[in-house]
Amino acid sequence: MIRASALATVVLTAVSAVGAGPRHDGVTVDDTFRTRSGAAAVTYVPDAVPEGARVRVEERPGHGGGTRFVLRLQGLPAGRTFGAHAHRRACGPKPDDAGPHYQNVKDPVQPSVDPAYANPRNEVWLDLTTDAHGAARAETTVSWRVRPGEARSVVLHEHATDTRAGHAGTAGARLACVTVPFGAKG
Ligand SMILES: [Cu+2]
Repeated sequence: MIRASALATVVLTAVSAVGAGPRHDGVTVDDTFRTRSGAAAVTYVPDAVPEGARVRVEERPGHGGGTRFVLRLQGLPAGRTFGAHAHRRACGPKPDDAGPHYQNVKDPVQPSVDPAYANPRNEVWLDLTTDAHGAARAETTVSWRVRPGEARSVVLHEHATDTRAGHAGTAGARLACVTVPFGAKG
């Protein structure tokens, strides 16, 4: 269920119908992490991602069929590295509620730890490290669009994302999650 307060923070910008079908010019979510169950931005480990920390996620489809993603954080501990990825389901009361990573080409073997699939060209990876003020920004561009409804959150993990075979895509415990309606149609 989507809460009214969450809807208010989602902005679908100018919609245009071009070529084969409806397109959208992006999704922006601005939110504040809460420990409250059911929050659109929820922290599971407030020591690492404090209640009141700010998060902003942007999805920007490009003209060539690719997509740029930007993640910004404020109000976190200084000098700390987080793994961050787009996950398939919305955030929930439990860290695992967000499900696995969104993949453009789905790995037939799940959970996916094969670098042929679990890599930053086939998934949305937004690892970042906070500065002395506890702020951070990450950006990534992929050559594809998100299938509407199939990527619904960004999860912050406890360390940088592993790239080794058998571990690819893993980044430790899930510390916090923000629900994002990636691929939304206008
Ligand atoms: Cu993840």
